[in-house]
Formats: sequence, C-alpha cells, structure tokens
Amino acid sequence: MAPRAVLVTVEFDSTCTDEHQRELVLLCQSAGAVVHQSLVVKRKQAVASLFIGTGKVDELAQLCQLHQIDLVVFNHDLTPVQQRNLEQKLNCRVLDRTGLILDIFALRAQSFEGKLQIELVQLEYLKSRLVHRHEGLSGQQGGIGMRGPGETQLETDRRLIANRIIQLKARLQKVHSQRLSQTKQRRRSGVFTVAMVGYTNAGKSTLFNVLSNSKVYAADQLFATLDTTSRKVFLEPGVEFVLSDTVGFIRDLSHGLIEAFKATLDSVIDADLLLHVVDASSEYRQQQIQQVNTVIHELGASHVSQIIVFNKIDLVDLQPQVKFLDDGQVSSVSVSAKAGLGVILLRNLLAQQIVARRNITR
Ligand SMILES: Nc1nc2c(ncn2[C@@H]2O[C@H](COP(=O)(O)OP(=O)(O)OP(=O)(O)O)[C@@H](O)[C@H]2O)c(=O)[nH]1
Ligand SMILES: [Mg+2]
Repeated sequence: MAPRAVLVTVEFDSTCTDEHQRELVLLCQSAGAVVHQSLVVKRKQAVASLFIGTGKVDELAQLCQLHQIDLVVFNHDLTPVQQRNLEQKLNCRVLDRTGLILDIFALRAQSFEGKLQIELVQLEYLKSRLVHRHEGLSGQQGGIGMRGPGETQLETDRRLIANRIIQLKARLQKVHSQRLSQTKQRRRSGVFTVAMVGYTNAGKSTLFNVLSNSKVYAADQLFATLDTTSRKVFLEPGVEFVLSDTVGFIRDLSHGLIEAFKATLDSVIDADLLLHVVDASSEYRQQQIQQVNTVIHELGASHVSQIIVFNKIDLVDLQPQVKFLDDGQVSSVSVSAKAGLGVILLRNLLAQQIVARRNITR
C-alpha cells in the first residue's frame, strides 16, 4: 500500500508559499506517496532542535496517530539532529526535501551511471545522519554498557560506507572518461549539439519526442526523466544535429544533487545551443526561468547560447511565434509540444542556427 504522508511547509515570509506547497504535493506523489494533508506553519525562524515549535510538533503527533500516517515530509532541509528528534516525537518516518528528491531519483535512475550517481549521493547523505543518530543514542542511554558495541557497529557502518563511496567514485570516474572521449569524437566530427534544459515538468521529453520522433518517458510527474538521452535529428538534407533530453531542474537544488548530476549534464556544458523549455502556463514561469539559469550557472554552462521555448501555449491561448532581440538574435519561440503547434517554427530556427554556425566555422 502507498505510504500516507503529511506535508509541512513553514512560511518564514509570504513568498510563493502556495507554489512551494503545490510543488511538494507533486514531489510526494511522484515518489509514490498518498498525501493526506498539507499544512502551513508560520514562523519567524527555524527552531534548532525541532525546526518548528513544540506545540506544533505535539499537534502533528496527534494527527499522525489519528490518521495512521507513515511519513511526514518537510518542505525544507532539516539537520540530522532535527530529523532524528522529529522522528522520535512523531513516531513515524520524517523526510526533508532533499531526502524526498533523492528518493524519486533512486526510483527513476535507469542507466548504469545514473544508478551509481544516485547511490553515491544517498551514501553521502546517510553518512552525516549516521553519525548524529548514534551520538544521540549514546547520549540518551548514558553510554555505559551500550557504548562499546554501539560504537563498534557505527565504526563498521562508517567503514563500509566509506569503502563503497571510494568504489563508486572510481567507477564513475571511468564511465565519465568514456563519455568524455565520446564527446570529443562528436566534436571532431563537427555535429551540432543541442541540449534541452528546463524546470521539471515543463515538457522537455514531450518536445524531445516530437522533434526526434522518439518515445522517451514523458509524464505528469516531477523528475520523470533522470538520465540523459541523445538522438540524431535530421532537419533537411545535410542539416542535422544531436538533441539531448536531460533531468529537470527544481528550485533550491542542494549542492550535493547538483554535483551528482554534473556528469550526466555534460551534454549541457558541451552543447552548441540550449533549448530552455518553459511551461508558459505556469504562473511562476519567470521564477522558474531564474532558477534554471542559476543551475546552468552552477554547472558552468552560462556561456552556451540559449533559446527560450515557451511550451504548453495550448493552455494559455497563445499563438506560435518567434521573438527576436534588438540585435536580431532569437530570444524565444512559443510552441505546444503536445498539440504540435509551432514545432515547424522551432525546426526552422534550429536549421538556421546550424547553417549559420557552419558558415562561421568554414
Ligand atoms: N497541455 C500541454 N501539456 C503538455 C505539453 N507538453 C507537455 N505536456 C505535459 O506536461 C507533462 C510533463 O511533460 P514531460 O515532457 O514529461 O516534461 P519534462 O520537462 O520532461 O519533465 P521531467 O522529465 O519530469 O523534468 C506531461 O503530462 C505532458 O503531457 C503541451 O504543449 N501542452
Ligand atoms: Mg522529462
């Protein structure tokens, strides 16, 4: 049976709480949980021990007991101590936002590299929690009689995890260098490369399928795509490019997660052009564009030129069109991948870019 979850979003100020709450519901559903209730708690600042006040924790504990809740998810990052304290008080599993995203990633990872990467991040995440859990335990039980075996177990766990981390890093390094030589080969052959980036659920995979006539997994879920897929697309005789579909981005992606996906996002750093896919029907599209650009910057790909693709125009009654900047460069194109609107405009734009690049490099 799917686990039943209660979600907690703390409103420190009033910015975007509704949107953050809605997003957490989607994340939970994508992880396979059933959302029983989504709560907002107002606070000026987080409490060191429990993140929220004791009164609220008691209320939550009652709610969890009454409705047989399996899981409480916080829409924030918790310290290992906060997580442990909350689990004790609430008597059920407590996850923070990063933990939840990691869970979805683990569920979705398909490729060998993706699986290795996700295991690595999970172990790094677990490592910090392991230490704190144990310290809490020995402190609570006074240590005598318990301390010896407990610490031995902890040492064993730590050593096993550390060994596995070394092993995973070595394997990833190998896969990474293989990928690098593939990229170099592609560069030498001069094929134009386009990578699709964008907020999760913007419609990248749907557009990828339309452009490349493929059938990659596209669904109304957050992080439906985890692994990068690439296909060659033929536009007209002699005009072709390699298109890559990538993992979606989300706000406040923790540093560990960005690190983990740097390798799979090679195609983004090395691309000749980024198609930045935006859900035009989202009220928060401007914030989402900003957040994606922040991740692109962290990946070191700010130098790659970008065309914004406003997708899902069928939902907002917009017409397919191309917009230009003052200097004549393309700024955006509006399409509907699902309804097939404006796809021809996009294909023509891509063909122009490829031919223009070819003329420059000749
Ligand atoms: N109405 C409408 N829905 C669309 C359009 N394009 C995609 N969708 C829907 O949006 C949802 C997400 O589409 P995906 O293609 O999986 O989005 P994605 O950006 O690849 O998402 P992640 O891989 O999760 O980051 C699916 O339910 C699609 O059917 C569109 O043009 N119009
Ligand atoms: Mg996708």
